[in-house]
Amino acid sequence: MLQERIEQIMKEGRESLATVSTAADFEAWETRYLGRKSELNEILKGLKDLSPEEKRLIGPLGNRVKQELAAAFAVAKETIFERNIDWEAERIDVTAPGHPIVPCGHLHPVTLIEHRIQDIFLSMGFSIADGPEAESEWYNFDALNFPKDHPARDMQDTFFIRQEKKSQHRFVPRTHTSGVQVRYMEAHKPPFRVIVPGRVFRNEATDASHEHTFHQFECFMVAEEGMVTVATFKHVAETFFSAFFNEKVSVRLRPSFFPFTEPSFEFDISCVLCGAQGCPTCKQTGWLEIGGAGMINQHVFESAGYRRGQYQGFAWGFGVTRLALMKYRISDIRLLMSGDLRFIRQFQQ
Ligand code: FA5
Repeated sequence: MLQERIEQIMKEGRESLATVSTAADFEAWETRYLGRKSELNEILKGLKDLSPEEKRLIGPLGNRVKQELAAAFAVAKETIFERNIDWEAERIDVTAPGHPIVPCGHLHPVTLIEHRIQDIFLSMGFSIADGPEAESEWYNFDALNFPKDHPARDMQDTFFIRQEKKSQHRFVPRTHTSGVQVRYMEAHKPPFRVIVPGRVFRNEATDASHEHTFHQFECFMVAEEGMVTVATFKHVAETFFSAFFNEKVSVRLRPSFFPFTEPSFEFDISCVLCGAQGCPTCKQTGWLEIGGAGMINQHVFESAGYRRGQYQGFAWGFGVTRLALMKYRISDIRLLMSGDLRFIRQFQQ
């Protein structure tokens, strides 16, 4: 009789546990089947009044059922929380874009342009070189064949760095990237083709197209006498600018003067804003001024320790900042270094 009742309690307990869904039902179930005053507990408490044979039968059975119900309860307790979850509401869309918690910075438009230029030149087999921004007068001027006290030095509107101790060479915030030509030549033997991205500084009255601090790119290619010519330069320049602007760009050369090149040129590219038809930016000429260039002066090779006449090469330098103005159609160069985040954030990618 008691044995059947215990087995009945076990069956009922298991069945009702499967339907429990709220915390209150759950508590009630525990009181009813495992509580101090539960029927099962009452039976176990009454063991002492049973005959020895019944004790031997009912005792172990009652305890086993109690343990099994307690174990089933523990498992149900773990899963009851899950049973109550609204899975639809809790669904996580792992493909949804995240919320930016920490504001993230981004590259400056001039840096973006620098990276683009480097990518193109690297694809053309050029190496990238670097030089110091505080440059000795030797590399910035003397080695490049600027005669001492010659008005040519005024072309660069130089700042000078105040030096506590008198030293052999004064230092200047470099006025152009051309000094790295000599530094590179001292450490390498031709043939080579190199670009030098860099920040330069000039004591300049600023306006919409002139900054005191701006970025240049130097590009030079040197090999044995006769291997690199003006035609090589024109081809490299046209290939580069066509890749940069994603359209066919022509280059034209005009005679000019730089102490470190002979012959020297100013070079223009066909206006990419109006398709060389004439517009306010190109002053209706169809051409845009881009930079200076020429065949490297043999004096420069001598400054680097090369023998005169052994090598030949071209060099050119252009303003990255001005290229950024053209690429992004910015009307005033001063916006780029203004630190105005409203302007800069437009270039977030
Ligand atoms: C030079 O700096 C020469 N070192 C270039 C060169 C290299 C010639 C190799 C021959 C061989 P220039 O002073 O013209 O040249 O400057 C070159 C370019 O820098 C200019 O064409 C222009 O694009 C840019 N630039 C010059 N001054 C400024 C300025 N104040 N603000 C912004 N860009 C400028």
